[in-house]
Amino acid sequence: MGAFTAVVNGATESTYPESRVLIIITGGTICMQPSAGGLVPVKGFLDNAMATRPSFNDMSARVPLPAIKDGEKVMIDSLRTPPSSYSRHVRYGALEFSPLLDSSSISSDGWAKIATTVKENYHLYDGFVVLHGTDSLAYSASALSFMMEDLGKPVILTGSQASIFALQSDAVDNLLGSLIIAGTFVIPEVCLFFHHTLFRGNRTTKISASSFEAFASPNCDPLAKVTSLGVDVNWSLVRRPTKIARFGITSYLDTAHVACVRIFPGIKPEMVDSVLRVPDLRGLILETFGMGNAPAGVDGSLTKVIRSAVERGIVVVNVSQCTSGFVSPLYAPGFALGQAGVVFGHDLTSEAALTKLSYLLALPSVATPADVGARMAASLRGEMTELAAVTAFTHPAGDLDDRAPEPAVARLVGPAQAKFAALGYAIEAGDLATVQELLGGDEVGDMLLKRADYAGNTAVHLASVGPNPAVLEELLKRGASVHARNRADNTPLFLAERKGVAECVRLLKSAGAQLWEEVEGGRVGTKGV
Ligand code: ASN
Repeated sequence: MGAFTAVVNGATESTYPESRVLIIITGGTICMQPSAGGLVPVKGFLDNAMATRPSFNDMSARVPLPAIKDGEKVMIDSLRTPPSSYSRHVRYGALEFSPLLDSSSISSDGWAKIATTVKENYHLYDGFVVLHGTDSLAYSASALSFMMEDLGKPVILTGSQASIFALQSDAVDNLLGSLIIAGTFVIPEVCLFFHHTLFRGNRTTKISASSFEAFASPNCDPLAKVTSLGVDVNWSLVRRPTKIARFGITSYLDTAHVACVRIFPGIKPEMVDSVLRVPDLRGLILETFGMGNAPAGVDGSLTKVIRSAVERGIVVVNVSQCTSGFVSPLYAPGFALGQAGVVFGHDLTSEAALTKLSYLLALPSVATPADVGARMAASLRGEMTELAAVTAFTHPAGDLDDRAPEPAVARLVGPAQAKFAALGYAIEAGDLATVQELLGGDEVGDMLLKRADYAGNTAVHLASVGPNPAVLEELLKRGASVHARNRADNTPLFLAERKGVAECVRLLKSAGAQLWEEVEGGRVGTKGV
């Protein structure tokens, strides 16, 4: 019998599965109302803005959900969406910052609070939505991407240009899109969702102060787009952890010892020097012209100022003022900056460059300015295009059918389906060599890890029941997710436990999987996170 919804005694009964999403409300226009002193964020968003709207509330029972707030276990009120086109409800609760902020006042303390809230509640929810003002949203999305390591679940930041209480607003679309994506797809990245588009957070920049199309990601295609048919995920771009490790956070960024200077025609070397001589400065982002050029100054005086700062141990990073393209030492002025010891930030946005530098400077393991410089020039979380990066993936047979809405993973048809079936046989036979051969080093193999069979089983589901744990280890090392659910709503760990394959259980747990039964306040009716 298929899933159904029916109205019984005024309440909606449904057999569709539920995902759980935690909304972390930091403030921003989305929750603002007018005051004598201008727009200010107001408390009570769940009740005042969401409970009152049918798209956010199917009027089912408001079951309390467990959550961790400031280290303490609490029970929070929840609401549930009607079933989405992916045949799932999203049940969600919210934790509100106190005080709520206009995002122009966010700081590294605020980022630490968001990261800590995600970390503390990670085992209790399938995904996280962070409501945030738009002014500093690209900075926060970048900062959080660096602070979160080995992330296995979606963290989606969103906000709006107009308040949810305004008659004409982008708030409902932005929030609903974020909730559905966070509750449906295992996109293990810090993302920014705005105007029907899911971006990698650390690639974004705010491009409009008033338009609903407020964000762009000029050097990286969107991770997903919401269309009239559902959500079109660009799986070839989605990053996954590539080592077996549990999710962890860094809760401190050294924003106090970095600065950003925009070069302009006629800038005096003394101006740059005075910034570089701010006591205890450790890093500078230099926003240069075009492909990374700055005026040399009379007798190369600007270059000398920069060279001297680099010699004092300050990390100077070159990024372009242009919204798209990258910096390189192609022209003589850029070459001279390189000779002076400036690090080329390739196609980093200023937001990503500043927050990445603050992150690296705060890491105890990154000892010297040279270490920081070397890591600034390489991608940590997909924030820059690696010089040797593969070009955009197009499937040779064009046979990946993403039109059909499916839970969390897309359906395979044609030759790719045959390849997935072959992978399934090799996994069942415990044949590691064939599994390695089928996955290969190419993008087609990579795509197989993000896909599922007709029953929603990913390769990890299949390998979790044995017979060869080395096969499962291989899949996990290649970045396959432990959090995907099959159509019966089961995670790989649930299947491994049920079959009693101890080594697979151990491997899955060391990659961050957890059973609800182990979770304090575990929920009824679901099988694993
Ligand atoms: N000033 C607001 C903020 O960033 C702007 C917005 O959210 N649209 O909090």
